[in-house]
Amino acid sequence: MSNLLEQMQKDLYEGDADAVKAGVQKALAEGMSAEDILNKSLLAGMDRVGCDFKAGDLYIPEVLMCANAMHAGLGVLRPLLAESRGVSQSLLGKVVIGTVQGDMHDIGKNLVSMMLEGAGFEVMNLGIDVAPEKFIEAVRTQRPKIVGMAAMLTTTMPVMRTVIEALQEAGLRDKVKVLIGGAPVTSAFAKQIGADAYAPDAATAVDVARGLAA
Ligand code: B1M
Repeated sequence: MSNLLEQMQKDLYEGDADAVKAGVQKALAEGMSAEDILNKSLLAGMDRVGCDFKAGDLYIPEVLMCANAMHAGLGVLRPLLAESRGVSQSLLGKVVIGTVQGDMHDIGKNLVSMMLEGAGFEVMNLGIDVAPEKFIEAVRTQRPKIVGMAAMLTTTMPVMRTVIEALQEAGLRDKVKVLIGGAPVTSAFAKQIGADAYAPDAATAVDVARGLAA
């Protein structure tokens, strides 16, 4: 791995947002692809953060700084990952996406949003801690082809079922496809709660969304 990618991983781990931003800009200027920077440096750095958080070697304030640095790097990559490649943003249809109520994790969901935009979807990002009513309201008013929900905590996964039930009660379930994801989510869980699809990562989410929108 190049020294620059390695340095960016270290900067991310140390939560140095300015250094990560500058590193991404430098890597792009040196001709590295946005995908390589994302996968070989930023995501690899977040993996290390995740391991050390789990082991109790990193605490929430530190992890928040890492997340902030990750966002700084993603901000630079965003236009490249979301490049419309000459395709109309609304060609494939609209996706409403959010992290479910009670859950503040947004890095993965934002990455999925960027990749969907890049693939030609129009994305309405509802943010984090999204209440079921907010999802329902967005489906009612925006009429998306797909509603995407992310959960990173086992304790917030059940909210996905609540949203699906609320869609049914509102008479909207057959008007929209439901795509779910997030680290603890599985395809078995998706089946269990009546979602249409599950994707384990952002790249797969794009393929799955294309299939759902077809
Ligand atoms: Co939290 N956290 N966290 N955290 N955090 C996890 C998720 C945890 C696994 C860490 C651990 O213990 N190993 C653990 C959850 C355990 C569990 O329930 N199974 C955990 C915990 C316990 C907590 C708190 C409860 C800690 C506490 O307070 N004691 C707390 C909860 C706060 C809340 O949400 N209410 C908490 C808080 C935080 C921070 C705020 C400090 C910060 C979030 C900052 C932010 O997001 N802005 C944070 C972080 C950063 C993490 C870890 C370290 C990294 C998550 C991440 O961004 N990964 C995480 C450990 C880990 O995952 N290894 C952890 C990188 C990201 C690119 O991956 O989000 O998986 P990911 O997204 C992937 C796929 O999942 C998929 O595609 C993405 C890209 O490939 N995907 C989708 C995601 N969404 C999708 C949607 C789709 C399809 C695919 O369709 C719609």
